[in-house]
Amino acid sequence: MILLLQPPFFGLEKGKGTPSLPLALVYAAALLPHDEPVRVIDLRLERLADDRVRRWPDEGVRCIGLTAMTGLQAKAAARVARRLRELGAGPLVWGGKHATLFGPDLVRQGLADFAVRGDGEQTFASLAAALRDGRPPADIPGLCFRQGDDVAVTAPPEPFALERIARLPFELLRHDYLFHKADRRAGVLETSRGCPGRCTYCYLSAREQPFWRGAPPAWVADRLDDLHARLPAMDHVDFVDDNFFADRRRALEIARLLPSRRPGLTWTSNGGRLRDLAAFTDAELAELRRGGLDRVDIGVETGSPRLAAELGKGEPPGAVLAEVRRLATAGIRPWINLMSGLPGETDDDLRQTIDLGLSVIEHGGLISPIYAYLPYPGTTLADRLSAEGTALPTADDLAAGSWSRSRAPWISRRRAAQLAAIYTASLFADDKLLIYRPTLPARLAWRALRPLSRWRLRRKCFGLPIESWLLRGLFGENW
Ligand code: B12
Ligand code: SF4
Repeated sequence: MILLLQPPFFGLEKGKGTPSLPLALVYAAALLPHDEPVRVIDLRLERLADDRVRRWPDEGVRCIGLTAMTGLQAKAAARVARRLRELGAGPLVWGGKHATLFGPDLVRQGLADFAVRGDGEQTFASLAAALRDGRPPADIPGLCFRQGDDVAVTAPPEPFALERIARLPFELLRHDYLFHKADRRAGVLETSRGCPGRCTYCYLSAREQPFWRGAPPAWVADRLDDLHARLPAMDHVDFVDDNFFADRRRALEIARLLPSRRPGLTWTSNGGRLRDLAAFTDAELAELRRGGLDRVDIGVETGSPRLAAELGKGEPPGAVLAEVRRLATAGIRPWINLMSGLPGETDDDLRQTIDLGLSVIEHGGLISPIYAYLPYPGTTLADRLSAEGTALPTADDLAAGSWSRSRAPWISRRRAAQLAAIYTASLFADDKLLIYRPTLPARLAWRALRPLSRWRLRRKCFGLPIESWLLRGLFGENW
């Protein structure tokens, strides 16, 4: 049997009534050998008692998979891995963005026996077969594992074509994962990977990251059927692609196909590039809207034209508001992702980011919380900083931190506290939290903090951050 564990960490999902389904684990399991039983254990919703773990060898557990993104989720996964080690469970296989960037470290630290880099479907299937047959894994691309005192890093993984997945095993999920999005019940799906862009801070600029590849529209509709079979009440889906709109024709075909295959389904895209969206005519935007698209998330990151150019964002921030207006007019709500704490960011740059965020809200859009930039090793920007002599945070530093508090060495403690206060203010400045029909404490916090948050952003006044203290009291340290 193969066990797949979702780490016990909610993060921003704490604000939602229900966490979103462990999608990475479902995809990772998609090509596993049919004769191997698989079980998903979601540690956000289930407790893992020591006695249960001790029984695993008798139950024929062949390996234990963990997924994590860098940051607090990886920290939670590491805690689980350590406990499993103490109880003698294993072998431990890590996958996900954190293992992709930090695979050798995980193996070196003894947290993983195997780390899967990049697309996991084929690599995991090959590894599971090798473990079953007692074969060495050295010829499986995309792996890291211990070899004597060293860590073996096998060949880069082949970019994976999603259409090789004939069915997604959503039946592995044992909880009701539909979360509220306004009056809708939402699931999640991934229809493409990668991006033609190479923004210097993005994980896609790290080595071994393949370019954009998207599944055909019919595949998307079929996989929605898989998801719907497990969660029949679903009437909305979040496409969590890095860049859903890289192929304009594909996006339009999906919008044309879905109403006939899934009448009434609405959808959101979690990833879009400004320049790809700008390529759609007004009539095409209307077609996307008719096809069910109700929101797009766009990575803009900064309001400073100088920093935008340095990050490799094709368009100046000045183009953002025009696109926000066009999308909002078409009935598609834009959500603009923003960051702070970039290298070389001045007070004026930061002011421009905050003001851009406020303008987006005024134009009917939403903004992400203004995240503190984390320099992930391996990205173009982090490599450049490192070559210039900047001592970057290690994987451990990143895993110990939060995404609201900068770990960058060029950020002073005082500045980090200011950026954390900006993060908090931007979290409450618009109505994004209400979309997820949040828990009562989160709703009350929003109601109480919205006027103060807006005032702070407008006046750039971030001293005495009582909201951060209040949230820490309500939700614990990491929210
Ligand atoms: C949904 C999502 C979230 C959700 C998380 C929901 C959840 N269930 O955990 C929420 C909204 C909470 C969230 C929060 C954040 N996110 Co986020 N998120 C995503 C998003 C859009 C989709 C993730 C996903 O499901 N992908 C689909 C799956 C199938 O892909 P995958 O995870 O890579 O899995 C594949 C392989 O990695 C591998 N694999 C994965 N797990 C396993 C396990 C095993 C055992 C094996 C063998 C293989 C394997 O196989 C899978 C199939 O190929 C991604 C972007 C993206 N397109 O991936 C960003 C992304 C993961 N987030 C990112 C970031 C930075 C954040 C935030 C810090 C905020 C921010 N600045 O955006 C926070 C904090 C997260 C944290 N550290 O705790 C970065 C991560 C960078 C990194 N190095 O980790 C990404 C890549 C976005 C980006 N372009 O920057 N996020
Ligand atoms: S547009 Fe978005 S997904 Fe594409 S490289 Fe830039 S940050 Fe990454």
